[in-house]
Amino acid sequence: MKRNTLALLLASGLLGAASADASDVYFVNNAGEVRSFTGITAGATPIDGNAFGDGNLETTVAAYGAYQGFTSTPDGIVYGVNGAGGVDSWSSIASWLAGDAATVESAGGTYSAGSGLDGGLHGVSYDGNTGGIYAVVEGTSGANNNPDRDGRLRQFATLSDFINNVNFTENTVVGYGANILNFYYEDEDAPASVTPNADAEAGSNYFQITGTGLLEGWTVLEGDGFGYFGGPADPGGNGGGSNRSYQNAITFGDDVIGAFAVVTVPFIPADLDRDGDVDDADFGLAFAAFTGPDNGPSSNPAADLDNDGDVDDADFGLAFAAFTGPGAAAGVPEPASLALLGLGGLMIARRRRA
Ligand SMILES: [Ca+2]
Ligand SMILES: [Ca+2]
Ligand SMILES: [Ca+2]
Ligand SMILES: [Ca+2]
Repeated sequence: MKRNTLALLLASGLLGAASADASDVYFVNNAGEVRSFTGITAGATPIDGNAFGDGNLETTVAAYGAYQGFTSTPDGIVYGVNGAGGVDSWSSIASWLAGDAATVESAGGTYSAGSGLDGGLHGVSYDGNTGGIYAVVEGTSGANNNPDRDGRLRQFATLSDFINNVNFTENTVVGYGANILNFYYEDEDAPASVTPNADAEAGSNYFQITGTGLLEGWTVLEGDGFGYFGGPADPGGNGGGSNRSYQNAITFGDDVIGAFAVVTVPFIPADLDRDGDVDDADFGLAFAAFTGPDNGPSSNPAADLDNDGDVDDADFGLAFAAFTGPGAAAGVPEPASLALLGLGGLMIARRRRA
């Protein structure tokens, strides 16, 4: 290993590997053009202030233009929902860009449009905060689609559930019937929107493109504040978009059909700040989320590691068992002194990086 590479690894590890770097984002339009951007706000071709046509043209694969959406998981595999409602995959982003033949994960019909309850998708994405997949579903006015599900959020805990369209939970807000695509962005360096929420916190993870071609972001998928699917009392309302935390300065384009941001941090349940390790910062978040036995729900449901509705000693036990020390994502060995610091940090409720 070159010395400067080692120095870089050490530096990133000691800084806790909480990346503020940009992450590449790939968009596909209905002609199958694939264009890349170097991040939301950073790099030579950031999305902020730009439109689809300003991105770097990677390739054109005409067949991709007929897909309903694409996403990618931390292992680099690309998943696409095709026009016939089946789920396809490619072993790497490079293979996807090369237009290689896809592996069939599920047959056509799984997400076929016009089939009522199991109609097509507006957008689909991997979720780095849960390790699952979420989608905004289409609907029809048919008897099989009562109540109207058009624009609802559907969440799948596992990849297998997504591929087969089973065991999902569905948010009852019908807010995004014109949604075109969705993607999870792990780096959280998107700024707050200028309007209408100039006071919104920075750190958007969840992006969509509206039917009119606007790129918008929210800090959380569901919940109070700047949640993509929020509650009636949230700023701006119930998921109609006015509680967003980010909006691109110009119209991005209404001919895009899918997009994903490259995700590099593997999902670890106890890694509550999603920076790839389980260290004192994560214990601080768990401590701040404490409810006591059977006293949920917690202010931070992600800290309920045993999924029984509360955050208590049992959950702390699971977090301790998963301890890696700072910078585990960069493969840096844990110095003993930092490990001790990490345990001491349990009593310090650190504020989550937004
Ligand atoms: Ca960390
Ligand atoms: Ca962490
Ligand atoms: Ca419990
Ligand atoms: Ca629990």
